[in-house]
Amino acid sequence: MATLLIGVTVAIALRFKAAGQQQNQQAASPPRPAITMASPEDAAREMNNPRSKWFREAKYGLFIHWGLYAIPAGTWKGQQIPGIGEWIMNRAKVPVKEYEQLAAQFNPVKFNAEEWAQLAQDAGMKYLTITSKHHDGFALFKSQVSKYNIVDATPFKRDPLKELQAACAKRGIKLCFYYSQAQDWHEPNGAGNTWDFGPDDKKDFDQYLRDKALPQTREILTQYGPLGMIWFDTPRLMTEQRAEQFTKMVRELQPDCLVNGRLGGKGDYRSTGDNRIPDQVVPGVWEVPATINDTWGYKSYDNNWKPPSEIVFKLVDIVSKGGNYLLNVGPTAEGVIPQPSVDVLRKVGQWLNVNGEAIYGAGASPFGQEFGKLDETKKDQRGQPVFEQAKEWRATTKPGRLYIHIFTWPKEFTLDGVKGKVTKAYLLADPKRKGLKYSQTDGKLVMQLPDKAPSELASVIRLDLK
Ligand code: H79
Repeated sequence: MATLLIGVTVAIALRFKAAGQQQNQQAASPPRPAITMASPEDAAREMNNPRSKWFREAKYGLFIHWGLYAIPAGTWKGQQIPGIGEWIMNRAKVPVKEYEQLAAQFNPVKFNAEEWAQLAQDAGMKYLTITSKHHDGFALFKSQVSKYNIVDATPFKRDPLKELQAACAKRGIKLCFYYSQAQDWHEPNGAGNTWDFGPDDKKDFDQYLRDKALPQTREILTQYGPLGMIWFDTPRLMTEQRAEQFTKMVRELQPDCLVNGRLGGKGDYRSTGDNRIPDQVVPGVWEVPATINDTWGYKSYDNNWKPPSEIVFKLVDIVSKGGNYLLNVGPTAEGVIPQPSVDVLRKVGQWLNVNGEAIYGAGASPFGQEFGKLDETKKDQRGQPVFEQAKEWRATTKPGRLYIHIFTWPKEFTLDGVKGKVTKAYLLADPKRKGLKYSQTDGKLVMQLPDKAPSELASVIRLDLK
């Protein structure tokens, strides 16, 4: 087993040489690896960090991208702007003076923190990560540091993060804040806005950090009770020393608060590229931030909702590889989470009600053959063989237990390489826990399955092992 794991680790390390931080949406560019591999020592350190215990068990969280960009919702001056909705200011090169005026129109009277937190709970999500400030620079909280915030600059005048704090605390959902520490298109010295303020390398970036990003980070760390984490993003212009100023502040003010992997220095865990799922098991602690359609911030005409079957597959796939799934919704300018995304999340939540024990706190697959294999006959643009994903089944583990998630229902299911003796096999969907017929010789297990799959999503078999 140990040799197998080391072999797999080396193989993945070789395959994933380069770092892949952000998704590259230009179709013509070569694919990048989904995640940077940690050294075995770093992976072990991540796994043994008591601070990340809740996160390692949580497995599934709700990401919320909400801000002024929900007003244009993908359309600027009659033009549909391609790409992700929260990037509209950048993609349409909207001058600060113009974009700022959206604040006067932002009045999300239908916002209801209780409903959002309840949705996360019904969906089976254990944490909620919301944009406290995205790259456009607008703060979704009451800030003394900048008037460009939801309380001081909008007719709404309420602080939704305060309301969410209460609603999440009531339900035991970990509240986490996304904060864009480097890009700030509203500030002359923040990274990213070259159309108003010229090239980034001419800016006094430390002035921006000192006068906005760091003091606002202090505000979110001190005004909203205990946070699960701060989720930093796109570390342009960040250096180890600059990152260290943030980490130091987080550790001083909230020692239990996690720092994600996109600050610019070492975080408590790593992120894959946006929407990128690794091909194999990845050791350590990591998370896939992902969209439920094709945008993060609301776009009125993006209706490309992933169906519940795809979300369940991705959730199981990620957990079986050792990661967490942070799945995004983009509420409208009225404060409403689009109904199609609500419907999908609730369906997945119903699946988790039955099958959650195979997800929460579960570890990665001890196998590997189920993920698929490299197809040497097909080459990507770097000349590397293409990984052909298999989707029939996945496995997750707990001490003394193995969970087999089946997506393509066979009559008989054969599993090679089972360590230990199976003492019982049953479907999680069966309240009577009726034993399934099986035979086991050496490491080979053959199970007889009922004619019909018990779940239209994934059906999970629990195997108890001795
Ligand atoms: O918050 C979400 C994104 O806004 C943020 N990360 C997730 C969680 C993110 N920031 N940058 N990126 C992701 C990479 C963005 C790349 C692109 Fe583009 C933005 C591709 C198309 C629009 C920048 C502008 C690169 C090409 C055009």
